[in-house]
Amino acid sequence: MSFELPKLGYAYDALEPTIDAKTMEIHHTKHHQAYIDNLNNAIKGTDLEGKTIEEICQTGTDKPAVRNNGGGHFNHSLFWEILTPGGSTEPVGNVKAAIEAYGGLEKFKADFSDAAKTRFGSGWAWLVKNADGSVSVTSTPNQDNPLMPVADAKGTPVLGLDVWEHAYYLNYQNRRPDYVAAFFSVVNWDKVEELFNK
Ligand code: MN3
Repeated sequence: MSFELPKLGYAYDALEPTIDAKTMEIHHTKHHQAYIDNLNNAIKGTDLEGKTIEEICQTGTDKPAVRNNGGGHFNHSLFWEILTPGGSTEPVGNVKAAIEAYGGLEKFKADFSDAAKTRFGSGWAWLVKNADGSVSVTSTPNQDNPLMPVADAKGTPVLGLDVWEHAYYLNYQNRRPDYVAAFFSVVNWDKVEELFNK
């Protein structure tokens, strides 16, 4: 079975003014769909067919088309899920405790924002859960993610921010720092907690 574009749990205009409707629609129906189509083509007839997207990120990324498009599919699927209209402002539950152990919400936000703003070119900022239950902040280039063997810092992604220009350029143009700052107002911390507890 091939991968399909996941439905969003909210309307394209639901995240305005943080993320505008046009950006959401193009990002979801064009960019994410293209990663899925290219991934399906790249794995067709190979031993990666039938594996989960997590398994593909962990084991199949020696092939550039799988690395770029498998990462693209995993990363965007996670991104849509950790966004919500009028997001909760504070982490909850176990991820809240882990962020407190990390140094607190303000330190996390500062480090995460720094990772997002200083990622040169295109990529992602991440909050990852480590094997010992602690959390770390990291970033990856292009469509790489912390599940991949090539990642500098590995772990289970529980929150990710797309800092490719296609994610913000219509509304923010070159002002990536404004986009990063606004992002925290639409984070679905309940979903982050769910991913943390998986
Ligand atoms: Mn994107």
